[in-house]
Amino acid sequence: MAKQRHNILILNGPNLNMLGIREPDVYGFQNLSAIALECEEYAGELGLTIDFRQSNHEGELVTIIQQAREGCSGLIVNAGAYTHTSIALHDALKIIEAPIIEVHVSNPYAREPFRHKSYISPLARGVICGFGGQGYILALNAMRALLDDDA
Ligand code: DHK
Repeated sequence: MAKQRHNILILNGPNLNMLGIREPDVYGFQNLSAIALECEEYAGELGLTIDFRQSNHEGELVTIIQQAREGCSGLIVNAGAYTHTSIALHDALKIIEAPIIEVHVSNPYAREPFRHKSYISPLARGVICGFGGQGYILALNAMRALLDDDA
């Protein structure tokens, strides 16, 4: 049977627009546009469509999540530093019924202690971290499998 085409929101928080420039020893040299392009192509192969977004503003991220309640089958979220601080993002994601996958380019658990707490993880079906931009591709694969299992 043909796979149903689902729309997936891939949401990126503050400073992820600086990938490729910021701390390349931690985050690598791939910039967010290149990651977005790879995701676009790979999602197509999986029969998914994506809405790839980035904002540096907490309130804007909340609004995008609220809007995703309509017409979005899954969320892949890298909330950047808001991962470790934002009860507002936690509350917004709590309203979402679609599966959530948390992604990080680096491995926050191998870094400073303040990065070890995530307000996103308790709401996520799974967490992928430490694999650079490839983490988004892994998350798309995981999302496809979740959607197939939940169907
Ligand atoms: C990105 C950030 O901007 C940090 O604040 C997080 C995350 C880690 C990442 O690895 O993608 O601590």
